Amino acid sequence: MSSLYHPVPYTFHQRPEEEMRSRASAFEALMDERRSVRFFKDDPVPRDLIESAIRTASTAPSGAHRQPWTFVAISNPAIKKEIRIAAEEEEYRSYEGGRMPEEWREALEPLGTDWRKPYLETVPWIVVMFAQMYGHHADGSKKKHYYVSESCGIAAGMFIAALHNMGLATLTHTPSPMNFLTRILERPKGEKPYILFPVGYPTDDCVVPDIARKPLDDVSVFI
Ligand code: IYR
Repeated sequence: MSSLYHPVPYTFHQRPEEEMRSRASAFEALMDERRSVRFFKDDPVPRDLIESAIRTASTAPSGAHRQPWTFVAISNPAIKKEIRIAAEEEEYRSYEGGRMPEEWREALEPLGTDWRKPYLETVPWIVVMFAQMYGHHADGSKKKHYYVSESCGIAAGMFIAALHNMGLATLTHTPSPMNFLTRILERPKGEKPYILFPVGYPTDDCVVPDIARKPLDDVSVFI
């Protein structure tokens, strides 16, 4: 066994099945209320709530426990405006400039999206999650990261769940290409923009696409 392996006891409290069922159904119902939101109020959201969601996301498992993510939380209106302008430029090229194949545009029709992203300026926070393709040793040399996209995907999911649980709405926005975020947010070369999350409260007249979740039988096989 490696000399770096020094495990510590893990205190796990096993729950009675009845309690497991009631917690499971309460959490399932809570998560089923979550929707991706594209209409946000400009009401402020306290920074400590965003910090908590980031800490929760950061509890995600990751390849070799490298925790290969950086969350950049932006409340500065000038930076949000810059992000909106750059994102809309890219999205305009995608939607109107022929960069998005017809089949993709058709797939997006039920979602009612277009190149306009006004919420990027209205929201109190934009949180951009960056994936660290590699890290750094104390001497500055590159440190290998493993399963970066899987690790970041899990952390992103936990971030979304944390926000929803505390009563905030978000959207997994991936303007494509996203490299303008590296430039605007002055991130190092080894970090790739992964997902942009506008975070805030839905407007009172917020609408969402009329879509349904696949039933259990369509998303699972028990053998
Ligand atoms: N990034 C674009 C297009 C888009 C792509 C997918 I896949 C979506 O599920 C939704 C939108 C946009 O944000 O409009």
